[in-house]
Amino acid sequence: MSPLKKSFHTSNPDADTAIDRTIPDFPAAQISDEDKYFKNHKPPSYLPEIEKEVANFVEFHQNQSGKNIVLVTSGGTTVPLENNTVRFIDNFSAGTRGATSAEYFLENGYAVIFLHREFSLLPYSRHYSHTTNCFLDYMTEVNNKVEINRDFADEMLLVLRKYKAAKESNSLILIPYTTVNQYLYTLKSISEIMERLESKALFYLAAAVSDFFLPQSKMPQHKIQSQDHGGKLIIDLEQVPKFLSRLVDNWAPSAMVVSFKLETDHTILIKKAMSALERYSHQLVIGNLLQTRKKEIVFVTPDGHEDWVRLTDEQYAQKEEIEKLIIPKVISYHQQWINSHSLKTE
Ligand code: 9Z3
Repeated sequence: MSPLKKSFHTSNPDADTAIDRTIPDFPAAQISDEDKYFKNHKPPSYLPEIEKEVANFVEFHQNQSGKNIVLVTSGGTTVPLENNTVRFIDNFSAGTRGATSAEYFLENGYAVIFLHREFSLLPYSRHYSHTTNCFLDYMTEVNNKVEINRDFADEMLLVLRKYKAAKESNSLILIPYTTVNQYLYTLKSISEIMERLESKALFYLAAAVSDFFLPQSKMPQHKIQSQDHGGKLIIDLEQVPKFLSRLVDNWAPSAMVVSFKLETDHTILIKKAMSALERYSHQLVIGNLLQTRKKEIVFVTPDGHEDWVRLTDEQYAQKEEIEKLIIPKVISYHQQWINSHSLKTE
């Protein structure tokens, strides 16, 4: 298996999705916003390739390894403003939560489908790819040969072993997206395939998904010209439909679903986490604040229970990762979910 090589790039624009007037903006029949979205937006052309890879991965773990599978989503989604995209709206997420969590899921015996923003942080390589060091700083020359600098070699060996173990056991598959449209279509396809695993499927939705987007029907083909807009650009975005309810009710109803709630105002975090649980009827929300997300998070469950997980100042200073505490807890919730399902089917 070669999870790192892909024959396609999600950051390339799709030639034929710009202003397609044959697609009505508002179809006559009353359908849900989510269904309307899929009617009015084209899937990425490479989607069948991804579906094949994911189906093989799921089949392997279902029939051979017996591992539970988690879909980890990670990184921000872009909202292109032009089809041949020069400009797009983005968000802050680097994919730290997702990439770090994926490593701890793998260490705890899960197989991981890592649906991530292309070129954001990846499990294992994250330790080296986006640091302020250039990757060449990790190397040194000894007797006309390149070696790993002694200061980094011990830690790198540990990371390398874990990476090789994940790769050799076929436990990690990397699936990229760039735009919010690619994210939504890929999430739907993967979810429908993961439903085959019933309760052994876990969703851990850490990606920072845009709330607003520019519909394909309104997207210009070419770069927006400043003289055409009188020196001002007013962008009229629409709300991204709430897909979590589709995931929970239709795409993967037997799976356990964990979503993240991000806020910047601490006074509303719990309320917003609770209202997400009421709205989507899933099993767990992990709340976090932008300012403190690497030091503390809160588990919120549908019965209104709040469970804070915190690193001490010392742990934080020692560069301990909060995901090391989060993932075993998520796994124990998932185990309870699996147990309650097997009771139902007995
Ligand atoms: C999160 O809350 C993630 O923990 C972060 C991770 C995006 C804060 P980084 O990549 O950041 O480690 O820098 N993700 C979910 C954000 C989100 O879009 N949630 C939706 C919402 O809050 C619900 S699914 O409405």
